[in-house]
Amino acid sequence: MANITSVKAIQILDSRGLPTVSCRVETDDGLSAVSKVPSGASTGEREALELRDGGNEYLGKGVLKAVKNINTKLADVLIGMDARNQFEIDQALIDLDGTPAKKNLGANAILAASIATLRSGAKSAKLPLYEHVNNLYCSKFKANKQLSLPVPMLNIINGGEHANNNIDIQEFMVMPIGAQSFNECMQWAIEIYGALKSLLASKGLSTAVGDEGGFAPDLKSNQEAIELILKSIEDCGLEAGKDIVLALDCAASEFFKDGKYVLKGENKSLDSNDFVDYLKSLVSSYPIRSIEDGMDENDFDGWSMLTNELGNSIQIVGDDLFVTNVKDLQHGIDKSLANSILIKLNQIGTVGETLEAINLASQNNYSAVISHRSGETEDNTIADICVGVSAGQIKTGAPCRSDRTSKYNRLLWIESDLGNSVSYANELFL
Ligand code: 2PG
Ligand code: MG
Repeated sequence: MANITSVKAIQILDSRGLPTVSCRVETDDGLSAVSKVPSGASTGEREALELRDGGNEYLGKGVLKAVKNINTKLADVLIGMDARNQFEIDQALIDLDGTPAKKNLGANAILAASIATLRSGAKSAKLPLYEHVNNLYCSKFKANKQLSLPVPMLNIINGGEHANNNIDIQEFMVMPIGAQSFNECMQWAIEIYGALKSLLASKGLSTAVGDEGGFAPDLKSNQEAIELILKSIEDCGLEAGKDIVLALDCAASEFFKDGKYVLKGENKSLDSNDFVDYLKSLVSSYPIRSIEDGMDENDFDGWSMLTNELGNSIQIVGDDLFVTNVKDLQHGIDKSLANSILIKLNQIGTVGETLEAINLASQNNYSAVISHRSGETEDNTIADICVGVSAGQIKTGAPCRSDRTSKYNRLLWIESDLGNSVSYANELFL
């Protein structure tokens, strides 16, 4: 028994203090589960629609239309369906909307129902969420995925759209690849984060944090941000390049203006060629192993150049480029753009389509990095998805602020529950 008996949504708050959608699904076995959807700031232009009310109330950011869609149209379709049949449920929601970008009902409405169903289905199946995800994925795609704990990308300096400082690159992340367990990797991350805080304070720089919990000081250049992180790693007695490697999310679509990559903080305006060279020189000077959105979402020639130049040595991740959409990912695969995809459920709007994107990536030797949004909630479903599909990498902010740590905390519990039966996926990077 797991037939849905009730679907109810309300408007709640996200980590930026803006409205977002939450949904509760109840089943006839007396169980229920709740979802809360995240929201981006540096959104890709091909993302599915986030339905907002506009007008004056809630700064125009209300989601009461999306909430109403769930409580009426979506509920009508879902009641009576089996919550364990995720792909069927998601297909019903896709059909009900009828548009590729979910423009009728809103991807935020559809995703809230989809995630609440996923969580509810796991409860009815009496399985931990990651195992339910693993079963869904393996049976749908005839895959054989062992569970694993991911290597996190921890964003400890925030710039771009996530902070009001002068740094152009949006995210400066550390990846503790040399740790022996997820637990140890979080210990290192916390120590580095603390060392960075002391270092910034000692230089009279701000230790206030940006949207994803990383520090957001004004600095002279992107290089200075990297140097500060490297010094913090060293201050903890860890070795950069061996214990810890760096990852960047340039979010380059945000500073691509009239065909130029405009680095305001450094007073530079570069064409695609020169920006690829700029990134190449960062990679040759520093232990950077992953670059996300190094180019603008429509600069396909730039992506091709970047992939040719760096794709054999480091991970090149497409976020705005692929928007978790199999169509855009297939285009990238056909044209050899990037070698990795960032996975965000709300870019596409259902759990099922998200799993399809992960599967397509895996079939084509693209890695998949499961990701939060800059506007988050305490919902930690992405932690279980990451373990269940054995993605091997998760990006969910600094080890600071509950909206970020809720995902890390869930992973710490999963590792504790599974003990030695599950590996920490660092072999991907060693
Ligand atoms: C990104 C994300 C998450 P946002 O660009 O990868 O870090 O930011 O949610 O603002 O799009
Ligand atoms: Mg990004």
